[in-house]
Amino acid sequence: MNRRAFVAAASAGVAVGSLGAAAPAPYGAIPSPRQLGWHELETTAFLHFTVNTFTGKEWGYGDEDPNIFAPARFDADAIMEPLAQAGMKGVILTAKHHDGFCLWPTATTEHSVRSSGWRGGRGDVVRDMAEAARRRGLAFGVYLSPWDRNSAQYGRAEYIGIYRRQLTELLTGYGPIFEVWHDGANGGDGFYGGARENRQIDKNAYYDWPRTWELVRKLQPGAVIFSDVGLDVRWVGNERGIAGDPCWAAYDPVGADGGPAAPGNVRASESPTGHRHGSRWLPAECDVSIRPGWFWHAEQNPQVKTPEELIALYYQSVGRGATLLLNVPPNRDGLLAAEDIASLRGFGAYRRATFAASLAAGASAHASSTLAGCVAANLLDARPETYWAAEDSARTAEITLDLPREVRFSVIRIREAIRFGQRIDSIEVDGFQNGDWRPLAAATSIGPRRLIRLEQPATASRLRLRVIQASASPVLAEFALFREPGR
Ligand code: FUL
Repeated sequence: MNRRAFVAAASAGVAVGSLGAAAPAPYGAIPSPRQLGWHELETTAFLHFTVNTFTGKEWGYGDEDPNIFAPARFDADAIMEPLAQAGMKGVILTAKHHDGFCLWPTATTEHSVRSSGWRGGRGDVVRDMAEAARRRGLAFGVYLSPWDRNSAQYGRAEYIGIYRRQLTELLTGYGPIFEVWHDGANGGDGFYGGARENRQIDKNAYYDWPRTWELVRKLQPGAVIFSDVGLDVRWVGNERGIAGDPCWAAYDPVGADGGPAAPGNVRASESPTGHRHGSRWLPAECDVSIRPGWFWHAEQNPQVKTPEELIALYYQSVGRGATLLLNVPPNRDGLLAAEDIASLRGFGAYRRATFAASLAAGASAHASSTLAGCVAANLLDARPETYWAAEDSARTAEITLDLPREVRFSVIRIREAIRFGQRIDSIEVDGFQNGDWRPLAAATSIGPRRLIRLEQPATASRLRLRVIQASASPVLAEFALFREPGR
């Protein structure tokens, strides 16, 4: 889905049913229209870029001279191009990291691009990135660090007003925003306007998050809010880019000590899997860097993840129903490094070659149980809005595909029609080989998507998907087969 379709879907409400088909009663937590739009993005890019790019640090102290920010060849279009080619559908920029340096000419502090000699103080990285993203059909999002090691006010009540004014500038000045990212790292030592001291804050109380999130809702109703606890998207609990298996979309976060949770205070061990019967639809986002660090460092050029590593991460995140947020940090020129571009290119080529069209498209599909009009053929039409549903009382089901000819495949993709909730607990897939059904794959959580990459490619002309267990009648949007290049 491109940015325009995303925004339209998020504001109009995407719950379009199969034409003329009955709609099953939703089960458990269900996604909001803005979450439905976000799920379709699948892969997004993170851009960590600030004074750290020039100092070599990962966390700036907050006393950096704005003049060190000098990306002489900065070209946002040149950054977006390889990201779009790799299949990224959105980008999230660190508009302000913990060091407090603002990449846009904010009115809230002098510590910004306005005080830098870069472009004579008239540059605006947020504007350039937002516009370039839009030109490439990428949704644009912002990371605004709650922790600010530059601000003299940090730790005091005044800072919350500053943080909200910064958010307001970002959410009103740069067009539609698809995601607002609130980091969990909060408080510690810093420059703080020259005080150079340690400031601790109460993670649950200090930021008064509910009021900040109300502001986000008001200014950008289509944007999803990310943090350890949502509101809309949860941190997956690690920075390796790997979702749990299973990975349930529902989640009721609790604090590290078992009390109320907040950004920076969550029992992260439960975040990878979520909660099977949780009360909130709060799907996981897997953030990971293409390099060891979040910011560009010359010495890490040889450690850029290979296309194969990115592909493996794709299956461990997107393939488990989460979204991948892959950090690709611009370098000191203000461009992506050649090593990163090369890996992105390999990753994109793999995705295009593998997922161009489902090999199951021409099959005839038969289901053991069908709710009026929700026929199994809907699984094969490559339209996410159409679905097959079993009768209301069914908790198991079988779908059989008869293909016009034998196909060789190495990836199976299955999607639930998640606007009716996450209903399926486990499935198995069998192939009819040498006169008998043979097990090919098994999985637990499906949700928006489950990709199963077979250890050995399989060949079959008949396939069977068995829903082994479900908490409500199964409803699926897709059953697709793909073959990876060279397999
Ligand atoms: C963390 C931050 O402390 C890192 O610097 C980075 O921004 C990462 C995405 O989130 O909590």
